[in-house]
Amino acid sequence: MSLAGGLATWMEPLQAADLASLTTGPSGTPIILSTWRHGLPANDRAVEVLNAKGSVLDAVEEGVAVVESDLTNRSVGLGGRPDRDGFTTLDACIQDHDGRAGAVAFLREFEHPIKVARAIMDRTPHVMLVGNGAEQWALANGFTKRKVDIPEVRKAWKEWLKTSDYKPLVNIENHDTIGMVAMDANGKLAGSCTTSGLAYKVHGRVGDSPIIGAGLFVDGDVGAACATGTGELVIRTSGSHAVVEMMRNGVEPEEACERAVRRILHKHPGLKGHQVGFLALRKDGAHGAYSVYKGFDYALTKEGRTQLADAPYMMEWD
Ligand code: SD4
Repeated sequence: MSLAGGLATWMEPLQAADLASLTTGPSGTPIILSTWRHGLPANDRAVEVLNAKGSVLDAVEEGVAVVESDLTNRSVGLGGRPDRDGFTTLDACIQDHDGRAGAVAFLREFEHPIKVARAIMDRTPHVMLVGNGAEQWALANGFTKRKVDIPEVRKAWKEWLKTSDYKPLVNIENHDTIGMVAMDANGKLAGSCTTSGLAYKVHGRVGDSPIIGAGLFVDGDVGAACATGTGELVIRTSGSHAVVEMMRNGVEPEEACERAVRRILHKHPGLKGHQVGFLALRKDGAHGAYSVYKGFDYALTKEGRTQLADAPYMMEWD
């Protein structure tokens, strides 16, 4: 088969005609979905940015940055739980309507990894910087370090060290990573994701959240998706990319999220106690969510209102 023929065959099932005919958001107002309850203030901030004529990319950056600054949050930003060596390390990524992307991983002592990710996207020819290199780049590009010591977090880590029992918990305190997918009133899409990752992870571990296609994927021709939960499971299945590709092939957003969850469970028979949740937003404004376990909620902004919604789920935790 010639390359041209191969590409054409690849393009055909995309239902390009159907996708092109989809209109933008139902009421021409922004639609924003973000993971967990901490998505509520994040969505509000994103709306403010859009109302002030900021771009949807600015909106998803500023939105999740609110959660990064919240030092009471134990899974995003500098208030996050540390790795097993006592270091809080941060991962984030951002992607625009056209697929441009920036990401940072294994970053320490910066308040806003999402802003570093955006700057990497805007100011370098690269997508992702990690660790010491990312730190040096950020310092050279106007970011400053912030050291935070939270006695409660340190105490909990020291307590954990006594057993060093590494057990991912479902829905830890019902607030985890924040992933956000958004569409402005003109149908432009963007997404962002930021986290301190799994608590007490091995030093150097990077999850799905900063990985384009895993924790986040945006394709302005189709839609956007983001993930929360055990990152290893999401990386192994290219979770957010899978959701967007299913929507490209005509699967409804919620169904696409459910199929991504089912794929994870199918690939990991006997898996117990690992939460994964997906959010999906299609370019016509249709949206959906789905999680392995009950308890995944998300902030939904639509037609000028923001509210908390419960994702449908596969099973209950006992
Ligand atoms: C990670 N996906 O680092 C993140 C953590 C998370 O719910 O979302 N927890 O694997």
